[in-house]
Amino acid sequence: MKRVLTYGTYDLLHWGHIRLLQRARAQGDYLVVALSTESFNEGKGKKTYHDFDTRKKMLEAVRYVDLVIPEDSWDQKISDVKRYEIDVVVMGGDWEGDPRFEVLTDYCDVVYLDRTEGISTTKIKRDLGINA
Ligand code: C2G
Repeated sequence: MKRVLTYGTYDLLHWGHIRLLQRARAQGDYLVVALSTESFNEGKGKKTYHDFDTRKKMLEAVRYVDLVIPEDSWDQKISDVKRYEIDVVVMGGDWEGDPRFEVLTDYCDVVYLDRTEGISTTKIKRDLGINA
């Protein structure tokens, strides 16, 4: 069984997120999503519309997702890969070459997939007139 892991905030779940999850799951047989907690998002300068529990429930309802775990530190990735016996970490292309992911190549494959153009949580908020 090939096990896949990806990280994200997944607020206001949209088509770009779903496409990423769909393609990440297609890299293997089991997909773990490490979902950013509120405290971790504060560190990323992100304020989410939905809280962690709601974002977790929404992801768990997505057919491509097998397990959702909390992401509350930049430093948990290597232990995540070991603990969940991950074969490949998949992220959107905006993370390509980021040392926080490149470091994982010593432990598993790392794959970057093209982002879905024209959609983002920030754009949704802006288009709805919510100060992003
Ligand atoms: N994504 C995408 N296309 C979009 C928007 C997002 O492919 N139009 C991808 C991102 O590249 C990421 C995933 O969807 O792989 C989740 O995106 P975010 O929720 O914005 O996550 P991010 O803030 O990038 O958090 O430790 C890493 C961070 O937790 C990643």
